[in-house]
Amino acid sequence: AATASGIVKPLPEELFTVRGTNAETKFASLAGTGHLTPASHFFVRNHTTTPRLDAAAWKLTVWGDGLTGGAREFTLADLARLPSTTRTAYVECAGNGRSLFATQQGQPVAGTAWTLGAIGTARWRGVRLAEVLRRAGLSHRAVDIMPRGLDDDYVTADGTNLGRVRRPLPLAKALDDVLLAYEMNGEPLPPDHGHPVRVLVPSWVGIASVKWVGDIEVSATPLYSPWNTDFYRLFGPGQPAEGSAPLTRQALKSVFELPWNASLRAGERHRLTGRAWSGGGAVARVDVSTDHGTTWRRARLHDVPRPGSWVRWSADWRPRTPGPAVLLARATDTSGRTQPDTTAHNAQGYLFDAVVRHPVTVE
Ligand code: MTE
Ligand code: MO
Repeated sequence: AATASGIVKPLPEELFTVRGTNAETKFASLAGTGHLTPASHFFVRNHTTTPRLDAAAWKLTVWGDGLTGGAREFTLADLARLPSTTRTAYVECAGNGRSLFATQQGQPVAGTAWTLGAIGTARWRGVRLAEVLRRAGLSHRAVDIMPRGLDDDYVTADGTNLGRVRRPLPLAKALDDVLLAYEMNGEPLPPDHGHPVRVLVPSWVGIASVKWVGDIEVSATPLYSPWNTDFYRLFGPGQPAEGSAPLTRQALKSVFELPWNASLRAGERHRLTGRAWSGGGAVARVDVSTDHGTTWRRARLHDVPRPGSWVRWSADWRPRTPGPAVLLARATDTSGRTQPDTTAHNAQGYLFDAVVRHPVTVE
């Protein structure tokens, strides 16, 4: 059923909170599900609305002064003939957790008021972008590439038309682990997730993973778009006036698969479950505290930790005293980073990585 959000798939209330043209996954709905997020549960972040594209008519144009020759076109059948690669990776919005700047740190921020469900993990199959760029005649002079979506122009709230969604990607990352993905969890990409082909940039801010890609500029000079100049940089105290460098890797987070203010019965043993991930490596450990951080115990990990993917974890708790309580989960990654108590404020509320104070009620 189509909805006012412009998203094509059904958005049942148990699974999603709809925010404008976006749909946030309810983390509690992932409890008991597998490592992969089914497409039915996967969050959607759309600047406008989901386009319906005909895969048979679709073409990718690769062009620009970073090629040795002229523009090259690839149909879906062309891509399907190239060697394929399958990779499990999450896509997470850079603004995931944004509303916690306000609710947990008392700081105003601008942008979609996500709680923590602007992330999903899927098994993506496609062609390495490196393979397609080489076949298009990549020149040694190329430094940046810029994929662009076929969805409508993005018009900001004040009426400025910023054109189609596009964001430069440094060539080094483009040649590393980036896919042009045409399958999600073993099925053709659903319309909302980029059908027929999207870019998939593991571990990086979701905006890099351009959906419904129609063309890729390959450039011998650095490229700019509003999505790497005005957005997806850190602005605020301690940052240069033009903002930080464009955001790349995602933050370190750990989230409980429980509704906000869930009620738990006193005297019973509860298995607290959640997921943790890091853009800076694999998750090394997760610790849980039920006493405001006085004591921590190590959670069990239920997946082999891998970079670019999340791990499910669990810890048991038998609450004794009825009343309000706060649950804390704190992840550490293989780079040695541990989630801090607070995230440094930035105006657009990106990369929230502080330990989440998850309220529950013990009955
Ligand atoms: N690509 C296009 N063409 N248009 C968009 O609006 N949104 C981006 C990215 N790719 C977007 C896009 C953002 S901000 C995010 S977080 C991810 O797609 C979300 O991917 P998903 O909707 O498959 O979860
Ligand atoms: Mo995003």
